[in-house]
Amino acid sequence: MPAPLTRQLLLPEPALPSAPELLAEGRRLAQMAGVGACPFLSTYGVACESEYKRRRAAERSIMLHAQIGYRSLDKSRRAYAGIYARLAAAGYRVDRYGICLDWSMGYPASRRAGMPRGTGLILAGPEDFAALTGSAPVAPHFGDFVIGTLAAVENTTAALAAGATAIGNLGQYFTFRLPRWHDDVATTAATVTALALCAAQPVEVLIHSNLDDGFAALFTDLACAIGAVLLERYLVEELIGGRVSHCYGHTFAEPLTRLATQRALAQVTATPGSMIYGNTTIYGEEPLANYANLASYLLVDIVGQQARPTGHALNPVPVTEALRIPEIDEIVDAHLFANRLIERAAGYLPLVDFAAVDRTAQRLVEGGMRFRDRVLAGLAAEGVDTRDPVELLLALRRAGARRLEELFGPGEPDAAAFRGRTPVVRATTVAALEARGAALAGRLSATEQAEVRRAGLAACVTCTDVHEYGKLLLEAALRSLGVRLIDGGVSADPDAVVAAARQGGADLLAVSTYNGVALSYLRALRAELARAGLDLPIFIGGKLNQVPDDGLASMPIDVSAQLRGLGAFVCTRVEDMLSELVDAAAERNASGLPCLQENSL
Ligand code: B12
Repeated sequence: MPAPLTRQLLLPEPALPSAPELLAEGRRLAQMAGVGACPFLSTYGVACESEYKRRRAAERSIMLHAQIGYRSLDKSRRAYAGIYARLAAAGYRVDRYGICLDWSMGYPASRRAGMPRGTGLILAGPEDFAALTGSAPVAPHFGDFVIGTLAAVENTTAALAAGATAIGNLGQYFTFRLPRWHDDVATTAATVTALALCAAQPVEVLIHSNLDDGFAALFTDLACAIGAVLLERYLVEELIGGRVSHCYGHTFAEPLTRLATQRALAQVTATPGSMIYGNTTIYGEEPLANYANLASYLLVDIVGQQARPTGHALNPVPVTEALRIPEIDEIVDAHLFANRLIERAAGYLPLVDFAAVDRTAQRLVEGGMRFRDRVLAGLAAEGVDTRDPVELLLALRRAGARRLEELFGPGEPDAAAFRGRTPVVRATTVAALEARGAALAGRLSATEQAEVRRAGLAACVTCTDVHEYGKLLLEAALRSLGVRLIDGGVSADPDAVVAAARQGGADLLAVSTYNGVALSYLRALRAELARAGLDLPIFIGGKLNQVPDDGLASMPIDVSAQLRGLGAFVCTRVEDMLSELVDAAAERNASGLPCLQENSL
């Protein structure tokens, strides 16, 4: 059994911000900061999006969601207006836009200058928020880098004023970390205040939480994801008086569990769902094959809404998702496809065995309740005040998905099972990465594997942002080859990675990066290594691109050549690194000396 999460471990601070004061501050702000006008609210004559969602659900009309947010406001406005207009011309409707704000929007405007930027939209002030939402009668969903960040209060105020009544992302609070920002107490205080600001609005404001952005993507038992929903309901609804609305989908690849999750959510929530995200993790590089991927999950989601409307809008992800940030035309294409599929899906309902789906949904709900109850009881037993939203939020965030699942998961304990429990309903993503990593290692010949084992290498593996799957895959492959792993962390700053590498005695660094920061990150990492007097080889993979700083381009460009120029081993596949390791191990075994040199290509 893993060691307990004591209060000393989770909340070592002698004092934390007072939750009642933060809640009072949020309510005070609500007197001045309300929901403003926007074309969506006026065109449909509704006070908030949840009213619209309930109306559409009652008429059994399936809603659609598009994700937009390019670096430039101009292009984002063109997308906001253009997608709506082109779909309207085809006789279709887009109901809502998920606005993909940039990472750096998580810092308050006064602290944003000079902070690392990703690939998303940067809005300078409230007038930019309003200019965007004023571009077409489509519901604005500010679902990223608003609630859950240090800038929560300022961004929530601007989003409300721009007419948004679905704001998130509580899921991000639990797992995301902004670069160069270490004060999670300040982030928590801002989050609690922003939650209270939303809860005190005279109209219903949905606090959006994307389960895949939160812990769900990392649980190995899907029942824990439903447990997370219940914990978030407890936090937002019982402790703060707000309304929480859930999204899932990126990692839900199996039709049965995808549909069962929708029906389980319908049982455990009272608000309309925000959206069901496209199953992005199954997308590959071949657009035509991705049309099959798109159809495979969309049909499940359509049937789900036909059978039991839950207010979720469906999100047809463009087929270029794995290649690049989708262009406006590509988003329109995916929506045209989705609308036609909705028209063609009418006859499928009788073919689905809902009794089987509901048996799984029931297990999810029961397991989820068990997880919620065990988490709350377990934390309370260690002295965490679970009636205090600041303490509970911080304790959950600091505990993390893995420990929560190991300690409080609803599955039966089984020492041989991954995470020490038999899952109630197995989530496939993390387990599949483990298996895939081991299989990649297994593709080396027996001699090569023995060579790597004998060399006794130590690798510090890290990822620069929330995308952790590349790291998990690498770790699984290296572990299978007997390489000693040093955890360089998730969303890890370069100084922390170098400190971990030095402390653990690493022979090499392996960096997985996705947020469009590859070049600036590698430069910073090199500088930190030099400061520490270390000269370690760096392997880098993931999405190796960046938006240039010259202000000319809105989209990220490939920076692989510059990364090579900085001496890194640029890897498009894990196998690229493994073959280098084999050579390096052979050299070390032959000479007894350190072997990996900087890449000089
Ligand atoms: C899963 C996913 C997520 C999940 C991550 C879950 C988790 N906890 O890991 C969630 C939903 C949380 C997420 C969030 C976001 N995401 Co995302 N996400 C993806 C997605 C679908 C898959 C990436 C992935 O994990 N693949 C699994 C890995 C194992 O496979 P792979 O990527 O093919 O990698 C191979 C190799 O590259 C290699 N590899 C990877 N790293 C390394 C390292 C080394 C050293 C080596 C040797 C090899 C190696 O291993 C793999 C097998 O060979 C991609 C789109 C796509 N289909 O690629 C977008 C994508 C990466 N996300 C993107 C974005 C923008 C975001 C957000 C910023 C959106 C937002 N505004 O909220 C947030 C992140 C915010 C933050 N603070 O970080 C963009 C990045 C844009 C860019 N750089 O051009 C992408 C490309 C989507 C898109 N088309 O716009 N995301």
